[in-house]
Amino acid sequence: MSQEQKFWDKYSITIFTILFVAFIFYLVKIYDLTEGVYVRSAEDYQADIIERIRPVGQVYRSEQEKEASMMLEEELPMQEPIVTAMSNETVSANDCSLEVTTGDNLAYSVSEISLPSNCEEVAVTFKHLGSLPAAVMGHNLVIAKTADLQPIQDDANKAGMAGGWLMADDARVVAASKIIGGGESTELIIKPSSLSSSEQYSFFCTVMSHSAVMRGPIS
Ligand SMILES: [Cu+2]
Repeated sequence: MSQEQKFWDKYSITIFTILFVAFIFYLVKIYDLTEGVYVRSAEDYQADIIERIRPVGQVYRSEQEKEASMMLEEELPMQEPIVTAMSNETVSANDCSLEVTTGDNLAYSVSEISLPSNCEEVAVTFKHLGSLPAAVMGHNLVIAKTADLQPIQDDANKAGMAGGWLMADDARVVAASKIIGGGESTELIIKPSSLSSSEQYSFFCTVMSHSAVMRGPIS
């Protein structure tokens, strides 16, 4: 009897047993991996496909994502348009800030400002896009009751350029920016809570009686 035959006599059963067990493991593993692919019924497939079919233009979202986005939509405050520009464009004040520009003419870039009540503070960036200096074509942005506009302007005219076109410590002024010239920019903070809902407010420029034409309502 050769060495080889002795080996097989001794270990053949053990080797075949190991191979058989390994083969069973392999089958079980393959079954696990392919269960969802080969064992699902045609009805299951059909239901899945119908679930994914949506009218054109709608994006498919899984139920989980839908729930998450619904929660998100509930948490986020409504984004109200804050500025109605003369071009009829609306600027969304989603971060409680907005921009108003002016230039070498007697006009603001917006005809109306609307302040969202859900903002504690609204930061207005006021920019002069022209090239004339402040002494020639300066503008400011003043917020006050519409009824106080003319009295404020009258006192501003008395203060004149030396007084910065506003009476010192004018209590009627809700907020006022500094005067800017071409290429300059400044910021004005408005607190919507400081405006009474029963009053009408306006924004205007007090430089050299510009408020005659540089004015608009706040809503
Ligand atoms: Cu002005």
